[in-house]
Amino acid sequence: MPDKGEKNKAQKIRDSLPSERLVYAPAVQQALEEGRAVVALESTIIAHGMPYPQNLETARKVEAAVAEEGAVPATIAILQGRIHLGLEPEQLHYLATAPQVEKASRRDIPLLLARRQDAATTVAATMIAAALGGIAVFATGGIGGVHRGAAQSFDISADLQELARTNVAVVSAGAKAILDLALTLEYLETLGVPVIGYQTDEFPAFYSRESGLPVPARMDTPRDIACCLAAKWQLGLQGGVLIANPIPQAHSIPPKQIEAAIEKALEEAQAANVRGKALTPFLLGRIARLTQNHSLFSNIELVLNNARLAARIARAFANLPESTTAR
Ligand code: PSU
Ligand code: MN
Repeated sequence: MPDKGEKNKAQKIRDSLPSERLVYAPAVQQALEEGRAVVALESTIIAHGMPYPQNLETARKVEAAVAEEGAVPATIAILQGRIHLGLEPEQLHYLATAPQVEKASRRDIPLLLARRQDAATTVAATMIAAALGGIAVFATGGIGGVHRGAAQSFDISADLQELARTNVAVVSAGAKAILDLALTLEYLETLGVPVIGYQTDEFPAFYSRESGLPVPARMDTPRDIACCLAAKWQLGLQGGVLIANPIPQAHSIPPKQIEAAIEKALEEAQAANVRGKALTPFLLGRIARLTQNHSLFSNIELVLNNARLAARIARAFANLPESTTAR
């Protein structure tokens, strides 16, 4: 952040946006004004990634985990065409239970705002909202990436492009195991996105700690990661950073054990011709069924683990000298 009185880019955008576009929960606004740590959280995982009631329980637990680590949670969603940073309990409940909430990625945002619709935000859309609002750190479960068979389907998540262009750090348990993780890492390299393994040398595979793929870089403390964010943004290197945080051992599923369910779910998706934005929710749902919810419980635990780390990184970033954190 530049000298006192001067505003950084995020603050300028924030101040110039009409208030009907961006709605801050009071606790989020206050924390941002005071330069305290805030963690953005997404809502697609609530509306499309998990069944009720586990989705709502998880959303609440994740917010509590961020708060316990000393940061303010800002769950992000689009409601009646406005981007909300921080949700009221009723709004969270609505997203977890409403039968037809849209899944919003970058391309959907203008349409949803123009039509005053409701939508859960993906990693890509949550990054956009966080950047607009001046939030630097965001926790999710696992980012979208290059799907298996992408050479034919062209299905590559918009999350990857967003990491290339929007200045937000994303804490995830790697990319989802349903994807082609090797190609996802290649794509991130092409896009110039730093990928940091937190206390690991291996790129984690969402439900599993191991993927067999080396992670491009390893860091062992939230402060080291905060310094990396500062260095990137201080130089004006556009885009995010992916922090890959392995699921805790106690909740992990060995790759061999989960792979059969993933392959079965992929076959079913192909047979039912499921594609586009419906594919990822379909696969996660089928894998949960096929593993008698074992995958769902792992998913919940890895999100909580990511939320805690994101809060610690956000705190470390907020505590860096102001001159190093301008975005
Ligand atoms: N992490 C999870 N569950 C999820 C997601 C992430 O544990 O459901 C969501 C995120 O919102 C991510 C999306 O952006 O899955 C990826 O969707 P797609 O593959 O259609 O880009
Ligand atoms: Mn896709």
